Amino acid sequence: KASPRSHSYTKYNDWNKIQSWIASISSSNPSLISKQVIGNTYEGRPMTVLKLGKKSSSTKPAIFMDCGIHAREWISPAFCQWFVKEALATYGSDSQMTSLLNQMDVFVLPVFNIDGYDYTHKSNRMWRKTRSRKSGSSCIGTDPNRNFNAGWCSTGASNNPCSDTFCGYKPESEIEVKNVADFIRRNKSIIKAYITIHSYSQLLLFPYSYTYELAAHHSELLKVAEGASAALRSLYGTRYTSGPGATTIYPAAGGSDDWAYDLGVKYSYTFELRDTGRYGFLLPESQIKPTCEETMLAVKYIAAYVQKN
Ligand code: ING
Ligand code: ZN
Repeated sequence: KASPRSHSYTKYNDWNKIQSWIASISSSNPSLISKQVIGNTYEGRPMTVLKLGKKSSSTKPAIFMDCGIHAREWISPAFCQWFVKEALATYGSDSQMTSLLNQMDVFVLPVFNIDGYDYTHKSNRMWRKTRSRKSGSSCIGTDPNRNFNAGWCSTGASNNPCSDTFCGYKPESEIEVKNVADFIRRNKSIIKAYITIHSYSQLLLFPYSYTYELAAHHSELLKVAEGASAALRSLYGTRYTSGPGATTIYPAAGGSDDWAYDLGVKYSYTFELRDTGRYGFLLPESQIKPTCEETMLAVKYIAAYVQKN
């Protein structure tokens, strides 16, 4: 098994590498990190959530972050790996990270759609969906970000199993979606923020995507998103647009951020990382470091806000 020492954070690691990294990073830092399997994927791979945070005798509020809902968005799992590394490396020296991990726990799911991610490394780089099969169709996979129970399949999704935005046969038909939804439901009383990382377009989205109605906390969500975007831009000048999904990108039902918000997780955000289309999903490895560095500032901004509210 590779140790975190030999792990490269500036390459697009395949699932084997990420799995070894999950095992070694959690066992090498037992005072700040622990892991738990929340279930297996359709093809039987373990979905492991890393919990970052200083151990405490009382229950701490938490933030949940996932990466890799969509298989081809490779910069996303790269960011979750970067975030975990940075959290461990800067705890004790960076006052914001120290205070965050003293007061809160951060749950990180490094790859949500592991089967799809593996498939993009082995067979089809542009695969988006899960890899589940169902009798009655020869087409494979459901869009996990159309499979959550939030206005399910009412807009911006397809009921055709061959479509890239297939919403599935019912909400949470995908075991990966059910595993994450169950975990968040189980920890609903402590989870204060939900952050999901996608690419590309350089957007910071928040609810709603399934309706044009504004979220009850629209102005606060917008204010926090604009603060986070400004923090992100301060490093390399990368411009992000913030707003509700429906008007900022497109109407789409069944997304994880809308579902988490309606469950009661007020600070619910979808990042669309670099770029705006020059490379798109094929973002060069040379951009992993700057993309992750700037995104750290935005995620830390949101976390600091959540921590004090
Ligand atoms: N974009 C998201 C998608 O699933 C989105 C946009 C966000 C839709 C939130 C619904 C809810 O289509 C990418 N690039 O995946
Ligand atoms: Zn996506």
